[in-house]
Amino acid sequence: MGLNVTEKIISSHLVEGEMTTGLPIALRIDQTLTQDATGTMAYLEFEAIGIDRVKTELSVSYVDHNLLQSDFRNADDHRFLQSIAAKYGIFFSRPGNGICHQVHLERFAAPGKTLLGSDSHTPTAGGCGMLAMGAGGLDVAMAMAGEPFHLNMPEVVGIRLTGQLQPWISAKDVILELLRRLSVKGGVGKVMEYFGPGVETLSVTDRGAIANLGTELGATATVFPSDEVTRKFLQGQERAELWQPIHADEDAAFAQVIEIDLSAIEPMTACPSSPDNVVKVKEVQGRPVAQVIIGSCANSSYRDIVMAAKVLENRKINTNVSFEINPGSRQVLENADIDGALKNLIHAGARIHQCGCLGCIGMGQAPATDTISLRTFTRNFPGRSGTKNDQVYLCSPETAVASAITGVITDPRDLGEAPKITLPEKYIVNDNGIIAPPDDPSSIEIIRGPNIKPLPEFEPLPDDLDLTVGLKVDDNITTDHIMPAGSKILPLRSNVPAISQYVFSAIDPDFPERAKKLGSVIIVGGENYGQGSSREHAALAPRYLGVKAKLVKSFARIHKANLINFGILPMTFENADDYDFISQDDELVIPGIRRALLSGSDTVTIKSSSGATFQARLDLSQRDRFILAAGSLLNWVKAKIAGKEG
Ligand code: MIC
Ligand code: SF4
Repeated sequence: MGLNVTEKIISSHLVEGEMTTGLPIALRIDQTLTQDATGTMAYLEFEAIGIDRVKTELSVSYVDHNLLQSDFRNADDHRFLQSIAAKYGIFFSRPGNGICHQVHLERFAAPGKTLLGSDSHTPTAGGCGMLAMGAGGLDVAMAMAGEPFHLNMPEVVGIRLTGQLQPWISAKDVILELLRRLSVKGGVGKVMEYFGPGVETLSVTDRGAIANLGTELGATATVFPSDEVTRKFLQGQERAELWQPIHADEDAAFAQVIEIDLSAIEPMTACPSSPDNVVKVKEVQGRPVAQVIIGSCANSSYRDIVMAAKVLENRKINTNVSFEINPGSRQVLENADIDGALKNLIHAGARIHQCGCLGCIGMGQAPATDTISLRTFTRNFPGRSGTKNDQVYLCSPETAVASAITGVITDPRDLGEAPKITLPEKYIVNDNGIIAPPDDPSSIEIIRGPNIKPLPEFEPLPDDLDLTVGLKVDDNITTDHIMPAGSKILPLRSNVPAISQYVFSAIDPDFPERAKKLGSVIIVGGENYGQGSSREHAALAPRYLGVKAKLVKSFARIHKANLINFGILPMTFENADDYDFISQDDELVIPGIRRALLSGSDTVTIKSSSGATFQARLDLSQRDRFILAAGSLLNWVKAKIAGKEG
């Protein structure tokens, strides 16, 4: 039996386990990336491991999420990140150089390699034939230290593309259609691998846009083959030597095959407030929009920006709309300048911002009260924009610019003839925004501002757990619910005691005080608990407040891994109906938990103060069990180094 692309990359990086779906494997990681919001913690963790220099082929630290510098804290973080990158052999992409995923695709992505990034949209680089995965900062720190990445062998779903996208339709519409079909949990435990004749009609950045939002399906990664289109892209980026062809073998098998006829895709939009709440643009057209933004790691590439500029030739922005452009990278900006695209945008009334995440993570650009904001972003979780009761719709750049012109949600096909975009054969390549690490870092001092607090230490797991239900939540709780971001909270990412005051603040502002008083807390939740971001603060900060366990119907992959890394016991209901019999403030006791965990038991019995008894599943590898017993991954690694393994 032949191999698909995912299996080819996995088999060439496999250091533990076998490629049997669902079983634990460990992969050698070639490249890592971090961004500022997760990076400060990841580098503190890397330091705590105690290695002199990264052991990966390439590690890059990007500053893109928090560029507001509303006080010293953010600027201090930037200086810390720059100095620690130089110290440990890491490339540093300066603030304003661009969004990590766009820049990585342009300057570092390489077919056949593995990439682990402390950002959930790391799979974007799958557009260039890589196996790229998101993870918590601590897992990325371990990968930088040369440790393999542990996960369960994903199921590989084949997505067969046929046909060709019609005018005014683009990659974003394809992945929105898939989100409509599969939902935000349709990809959990899976890699989505694209194949078929339609693939060659998509550019590498189009593929990147599709791979990017594969994260919203809950997928571990999205993988495209490496073909002639990939070769041309790398050549245009002056990196042709990194190209190698990678295709699925003729007789490769997939767990499931989904067919998509690109010719039949229509403009799609995700309505408030979930990326899978998708309808055809036609179904919501005519709704007035107050803000339209083209940007984010999903849609801010050269073609996206130039397309908007071409549509705006001899047209202007509606007076009721704030039309904003967040370019993906300086390279995009510089190249868009050649054909006068930038001038067009400025002339038509666009507000051009610096290259970065900006409003996508609530760093500015909050929409006005009771208005629609139409964005080419990745996520429209409730309140993520910074405005309460926000109405954020996600769409393609074509739909965005058409709506900015008319002032109402508009099917771009109504504008008449679509502009033709030709991608540059050779991009202007300028790496001034990327600082290579020095060969000899001995004179480098790491600069730490007063907001950078040391990592908290955590106790090992006790023999028994006696917990109080601190909060009970529904299905699809996102990490934005658990640990919100935005301009008030993001500057606290290097300070766990301070950021922990905002845990669950959008759901229940009293939670932090209550948890601290209770001392030993369990959270009860529904399906797909912890979807969204890779931020480990959504595990680290609750643990700091005394959360010791979570009992839910199902978990999102990265969040579950983060819980384990910070010693929070992740359990699922053996019988989902038991969820209904638990209330906030119930006391739940798990006698003999430590022994059950270490003896490899798959279930534990939980006794409730309500009189009921439940069975909970421990779906954990042996390694997970050691980490949980030690109280955290760092405790376990340090004990291993000290020779006290197990
Ligand atoms: C996001 O899009 O939610 C973020 C902000 O990029 C996060 C990372 C973070 O919270 O720092 C992600 O996707 O992992
Ligand atoms: Fe940045 Fe938004 Fe992409 Fe996250 S989804 S990396 S916040 S642009």
